[in-house]
Amino acid sequence: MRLYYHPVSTCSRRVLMTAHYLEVKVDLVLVDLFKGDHYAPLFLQLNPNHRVPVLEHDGFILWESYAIMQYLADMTPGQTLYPLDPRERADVNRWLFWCGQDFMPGVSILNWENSIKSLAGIGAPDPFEVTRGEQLLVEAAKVFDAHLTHRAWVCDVGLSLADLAIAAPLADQHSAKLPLSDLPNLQRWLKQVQALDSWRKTDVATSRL
Ligand SMILES: N[C@@H](CCC(=O)N[C@@H](CS)C(=O)NCC(=O)O)C(=O)O
Repeated sequence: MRLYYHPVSTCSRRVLMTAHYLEVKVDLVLVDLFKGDHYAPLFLQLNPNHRVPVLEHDGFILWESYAIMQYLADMTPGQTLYPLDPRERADVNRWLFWCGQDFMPGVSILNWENSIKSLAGIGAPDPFEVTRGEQLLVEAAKVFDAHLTHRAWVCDVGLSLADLAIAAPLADQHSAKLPLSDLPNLQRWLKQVQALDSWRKTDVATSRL
């Protein structure tokens, strides 16, 4: 199994965390986003959306980080991150979709404006975009923080793909200036995820996009 990834891609990191947790061996292939490797014709054949991560498994090509996480779990007998019971699985799916649709837009804007732009040397944060990112993220994060009241993990089944997916882009919450510090339930939950081996093992391969 091959994973095309970039070290600063949080979408790659959620997949790497899943692979580590499930003990699935993946061979990493670096796609250097800073050098434009994701626009190379060979990579565009794998993912015409010019994005990482992409999984390649015996000729099967899969892009979209959440779909890759689900696939890795489904390929792992006895795993517990992605339950088989329809309602338990639907609950995990709910939070994966929420992550992509409601949580990531604000996180991505702020990671880009406050962190990646300076890393890539392409200018100062755009104040209009920063405000837009903050508004989007605060609205979603408040819902999440309230959900986590009296809860250890996102879903009733315990640690699941939902925790890994939502936590992955928060590694860099301080340099990306994510407005999350006054959300106590979220911060408590994040510390728990950060205590996992799969978080620590993917630390070098993290984090900001
Ligand atoms: N919805 C996609 C988003 C993937 C994505 O945005 N990847 C970023 C890195 S985290 C990327 O490759 N950006 C390069 C580009 O958009 O050209 C997923 O979850 O896999």
